[in-house]
Amino acid sequence: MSVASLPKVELHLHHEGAAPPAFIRGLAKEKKLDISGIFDERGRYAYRDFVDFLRVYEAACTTLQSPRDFYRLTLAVLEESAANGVVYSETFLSPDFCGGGDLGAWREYLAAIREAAEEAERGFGITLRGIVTCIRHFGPEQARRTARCAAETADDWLVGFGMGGDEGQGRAGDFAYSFDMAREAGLRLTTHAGEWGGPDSVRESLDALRVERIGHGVRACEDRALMERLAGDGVVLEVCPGSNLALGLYADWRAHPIETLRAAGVKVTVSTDDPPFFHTSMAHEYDRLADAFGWDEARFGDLNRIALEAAFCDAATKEKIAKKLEPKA
Ligand code: MCF
Ligand code: ZN
Repeated sequence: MSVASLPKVELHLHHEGAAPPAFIRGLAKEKKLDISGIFDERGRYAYRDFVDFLRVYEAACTTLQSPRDFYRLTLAVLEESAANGVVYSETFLSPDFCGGGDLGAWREYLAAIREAAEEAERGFGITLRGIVTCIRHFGPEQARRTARCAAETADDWLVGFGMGGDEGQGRAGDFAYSFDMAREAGLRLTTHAGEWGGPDSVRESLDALRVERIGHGVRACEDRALMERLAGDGVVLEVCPGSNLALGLYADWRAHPIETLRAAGVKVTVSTDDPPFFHTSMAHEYDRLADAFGWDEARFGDLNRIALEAAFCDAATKEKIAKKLEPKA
């Protein structure tokens, strides 16, 4: 059996970033919006570098204008994830793109996303949970509005709070207030760090934001003491190798540090980040990792158990998913 067909847990997926380009083009046509500049001649998302990727992402989001659009997006995304063997997924949701940070509007968008998620669970057998995500380059003020939306809607489905965006902007500590608010509301915490920022960015995120997971975190491999700290404290990295390659962080799969981190005792997991942007899927990630590092079924089994343990959902949900991960006799 190929590792690509194994049941999988995915912890790091951006909801809009998972939108197939054809889906976004369809919305643009319906709304008579011209976003043709964000696609290449083959109809794929086109960007020059990381900062340009953020611009293209935000341009694609202009087509998502109503709870109904997010309902349709959610179904499309979950159908694709389920086809890749994903049985449990956590998705980053941004009130910035769901009503512009207004709490009343956010509630409506969230209800539509959850309705689609329930339908997808019945139809495709995939379980979804949400992580509200503030966007670093939108600044600390906007992050507070986002955190307030998160705190007001925290429950057994909306389980986490995080931060994505341009790691080069501001300091992690600028967002401590928002993370504190989310923590007090009972939300579990993760932040992107150690992607464009080096080991110090990871350290600062751990110290100032007190997160239990790090999105990416791969550049911790440049610092032995930091790897020891991550391993010792059981901090989980949401590693997205295909994303790192597509954005030019590493030259090829064998040059990616995921195996170095794992071998150092760091808890690593595997996700796609923004699959159509990076021309990847969970099945593709597994195949490439198996090729590059000789990872076998047992290794991916360990990886998925680590991911499920680090998931932000409740114990009953974990038990249900654990059964789906058990090897078939
Ligand atoms: O992980 C990738 C690359 N690194 C940083 N941020 C993002 C990635 N994909 C999406 N993001 C950000 C981006 O700013 O998350 C936001 C986007 O606007 C969406 S969160 C639902
Ligand atoms: Zn990400």
